[in-house]
Order: sequence, then C-alpha cells, then structure tokens
Amino acid sequence: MDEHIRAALLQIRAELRPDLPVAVLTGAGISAASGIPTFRGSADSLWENYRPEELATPEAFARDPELVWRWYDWRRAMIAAAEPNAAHLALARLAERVALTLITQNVDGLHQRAGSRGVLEFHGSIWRLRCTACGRTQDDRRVPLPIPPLCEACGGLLRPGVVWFGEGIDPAIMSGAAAAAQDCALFLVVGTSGAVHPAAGLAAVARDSGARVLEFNLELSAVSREVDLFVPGSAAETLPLLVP
Ligand code: BJW
Ligand code: ZN
Repeated sequence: MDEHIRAALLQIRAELRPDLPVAVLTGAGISAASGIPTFRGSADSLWENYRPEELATPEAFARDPELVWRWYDWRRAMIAAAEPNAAHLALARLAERVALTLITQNVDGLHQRAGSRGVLEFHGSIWRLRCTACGRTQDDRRVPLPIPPLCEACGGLLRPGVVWFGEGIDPAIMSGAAAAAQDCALFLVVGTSGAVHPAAGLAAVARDSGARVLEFNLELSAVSREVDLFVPGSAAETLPLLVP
C-alpha cells in the first residue's frame, strides 16, 4: 500500500471520536477472507455457471424452488463452517469508538458473530425463512435443510428471508440506512462491487451530504469515482489499520 494512503488512514484513525457519526456499507468482499465466495468475478464456486441474476430472483424460485434451495443450502453449510475475519472484528471494535451504523448487503450473519449489534441487514438473512403461503417468518439454523423446507404452521413452501432482484428493501431498513448515509461525517464502503441498487447509491448520498467517503476493496468498483480515498487490498488487512 502507498505510504500516502497509509498516512491518510492513520490520520483519520486519530480523528475518531465517540460522537463522530460513521456509517459503513459492506458487501460480499468483506467475507471473502472467511472463505465465502463473492457473487461476481469469482470462479471458485460450484455455482459459477449461474449468475446471481439467474438464481436470486422470485422468478427463478417460482420456476425451480429446489434448484434455488440447493444453492442456498450449499451456502448455509459453507457459512456455518466459516468464522468472522479481521475485517468483521475491526468493525465490531469501531462501534466502541464512534457512533456507528453498520449496513450490510451480506446475508451471512458474520458481522453479528463478530460482535456487531444493530446491524442493518439490507438484503435480509440466510438464517431466516419465510412462508410463501402464510407469511410467517422463523429463524432456522439447520444445516442441511430438508429440501424444500415446509412451513410448520400451514405446510406451505418456505423461502429464504432474503431480498431478491425486483423485490423492495424493508422500508424501516431502507430509511435507517438512508438516514445514516445522510447524517454521517465518515462513510466506509467495504468489499462491494457497487453493482446492485439501491445499496450502491448510499455512497453518493453520503458524499452529497458532505461526508468523507473511504473505500476498501481489492479492485476499483462502480462507486470508486465517488470516494475521497481508495484503500486497495483485502479488507481483512486494511480495515485493522483504521481500527487496531
Ligand atoms: C474484496 C475482497 C477482499 C473481494 N477485501 N474487497 C438502479 C439502476 C439499475 C438497476 C436498478 C436500480 N435500482 C434497482 C435496480 C434493480 C436491481 C439492480 O440493482 N440491478 C442491477 C444488477 C443492475 N435492484 C433490485 O432489484 C433491488 N430491489 C429494488 O431495487 O427494489 C425496487 C422496487 C421498488 C418497488 C417494488 C419492487 C422493487 C434488490 C436487490 C437485491 C439483491 N439481492 C442479492 C441476493 C441477496 C440474497 C443472497 O445473498 O442470496 O444481494 S444479489 C447479490 O448482489 C446480493 C449482494 O448483497 C448484492 C451485492 O453484491 P456485492 O456484495 O457487492 O458482491 P460482489 O460479488 O458483486 O462484489 C464483491 C466485491 O468485493 C468486489 O468489488 C471485489 O473486488 C471485492 N472483494 N475480495 C475487499 N478480500
Ligand atoms: Zn405458512
């Protein structure tokens, strides 16, 4: 990493205060160092022949619920066997030093396992199931799941409690995330390609509201042109520089 980037990070670290409003948006890249494949640009998955746009949709689930459930069940097993990494742990520590709102697009629950509380799960949770017939939701950590899983209350087909393409974000989570982006002084974008909206738009909201925007990513993303400082490298190595 360039010396000037390291120096800028250390400067920002020296300016952290308990009342400094900070918002963070994380994506799949933060969990990559825990061994969880990202959605785009990783060819190490059994599922590399499918794009998320082909599986993470209500239409795919309607067409072939077993196929979609096998993908989620495979991911649940992988996540259950994984551990939070140094980047998740750094963000849990950050909450002790600033007024933090943590927004994650990830459904894996690794931030919570690292100790973060009040996480805004923008795209839901892979550990929550929702009945397509009666709407009942339940937490379910079984690995593997019976496929397809059925509702105990009504026998209906359960679906993952996540947000698929074309589905709206939970309004309370959307407004909490938008308010945090608008009101923060510092906005961190970590390990996201910035390809998926409305999550990707939060960085521009923060910037337009006057926040300083920092990005932590292996490579440039769709939001990189909106950031004040781009920190290259694995978030597991770079975020701990900001929050030792
Ligand atoms: C590392 C690293 C390391 C790797 N360290 N970095 C505006 C414009 C165009 C389209 C739209 C728009 N607004 C809405 C849309 C439509 C659509 C959309 O965005 N489409 C685009 C693809 C064009 N959006 C929606 O449909 C959303 N809903 C919506 O807008 O509703 C509106 C509505 C209103 C009224 C009625 C109805 C609807 C919903 C989007 C849902 C996304 N769902 C998924 C699946 C969730 C469940 C699951 O996990 O299965 O969310 S798709 C998938 O993509 C998942 C992710 O959260 C999301 C983002 O991916 P992410 O996290 O960025 O991962 P990657 O893989 O893309 O990137 C990884 C990054 O990490 C890379 O940059 C690497 O370099 C980096 N990296 N290792 C640091 N060690
Ligand atoms: Zn039901």
